[in-house]
Amino acid sequence: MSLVTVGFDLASLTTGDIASYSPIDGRLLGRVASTTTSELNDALSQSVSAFHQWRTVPAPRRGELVRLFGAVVRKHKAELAQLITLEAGKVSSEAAGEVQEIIDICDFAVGLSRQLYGLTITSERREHHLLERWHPLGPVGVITAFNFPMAVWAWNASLALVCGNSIVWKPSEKTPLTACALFHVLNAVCASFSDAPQGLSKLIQGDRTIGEHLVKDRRVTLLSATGSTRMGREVAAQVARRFGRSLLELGGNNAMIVSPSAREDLAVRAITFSVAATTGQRCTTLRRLYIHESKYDVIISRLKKAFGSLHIGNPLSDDVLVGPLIDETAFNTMQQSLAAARVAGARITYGERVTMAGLSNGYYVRPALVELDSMIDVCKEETFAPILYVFRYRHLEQAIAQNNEVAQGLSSSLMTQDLSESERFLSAEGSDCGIANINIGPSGAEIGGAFGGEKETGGGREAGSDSWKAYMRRQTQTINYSSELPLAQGVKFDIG
Ligand code: UN1
Repeated sequence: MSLVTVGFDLASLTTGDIASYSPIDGRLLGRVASTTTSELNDALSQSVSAFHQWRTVPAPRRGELVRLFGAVVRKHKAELAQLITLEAGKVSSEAAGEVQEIIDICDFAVGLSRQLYGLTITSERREHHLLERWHPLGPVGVITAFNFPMAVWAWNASLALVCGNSIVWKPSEKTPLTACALFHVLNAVCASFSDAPQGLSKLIQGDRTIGEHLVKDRRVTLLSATGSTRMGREVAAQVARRFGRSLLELGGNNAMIVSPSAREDLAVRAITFSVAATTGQRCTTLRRLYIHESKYDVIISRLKKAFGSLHIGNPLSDDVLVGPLIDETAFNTMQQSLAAARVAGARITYGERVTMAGLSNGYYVRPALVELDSMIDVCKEETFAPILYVFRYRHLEQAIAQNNEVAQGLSSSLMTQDLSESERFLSAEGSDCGIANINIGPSGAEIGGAFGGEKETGGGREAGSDSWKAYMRRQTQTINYSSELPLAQGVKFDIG
């Protein structure tokens, strides 16, 4: 099977100013053209018209479109995953997992299309009916990063569509082809769905310049952005200036605490996966590890063994667990962070480039273990690479305080068999992150929960739970079916 049946032919993408190179070996995969500002303007006009029609289609029928989209993604799971591997360098199993996230969120959204529940509220006035309803919002702009080049758009798109909105997607300029492929899958489904208006889903390609135009445009009622905190700070300010809505999922700096009662085998596997998966390029990647002093030596020596034997290589091979970094810049940034840690007195194991026969233009690295006595500046930043900063601790309160002391607040975890420790970590005085896990690492969340974090992570929530409410507007309605006009709070206003 090939994606040509849904209108995507990689071989035909040979012209345009954006070149996509495979992180596997640096080979040119294809080219696409940047969207011009006048094309963006047309896309947004169409998006507004599409919204006006789509909002009148009953929500369960909108869900049917998402169901059909999910079905085509299921059918093409292998080809879509392979494209993710080629363009983002993700190992096969993780790439398949990313496509599975699309399928899962579609299933979730289909169910949701019959559950966009409002509230009825008891009125203080006789023969009055007070209620709250959720209505479609408008065109939703979605800016995504290279590391989850399909799933994060799908979280947004599937919810936005069942909520009655049109969508405009600006993917990372590092992964234009995966975006193009998934966009074509949805378009092919829309084309044979009688209720789907022209322009319901739009794709714009380019760098931050076109992204800025999207962010500033008043027609974009909700701007959902995933990326760095630096980018989010600009997006938030621009969108707020026009009183638009933003949904931000920005940087993480996720920690794990390994307590005295932790199961060592679970801890070592959870740590290794959370550091090395997606070559340390997830916003949920484990970046800081606090090990109780009683377990420090044993965990460190097991981690050295585990990191040392990780199978690094071509992500297209089934037995490889760690693929390449996205590009040379990512590699240089990683080496700069390691150099800064070294200058500050860190003891570093691994982190070096691993050369692969025949893949000399790919940037492969062994995940780094960086042992420190206390926090240094570089640990406060999110370096998008597999670097684990390791500390020892004596009291849980101290480790929780350290978990919380960075500016980001996405994910966190505690490995323990002790109920009171677990409850403390999950309590109001525990982790301050959007995600807090016990006996699993900070990464690899399911779509059923709300995904996102606090502080500089931006505060947005995507995917499951009631995240859909961000994609709708709430209306409070009061209906008087009496023959009087009583005023709330007992106010009298008799005009005789
Ligand atoms: C991201 O890195 O932007 O929880 C998303 C996880 C994945 C999603 C990560 N399900 O690690």
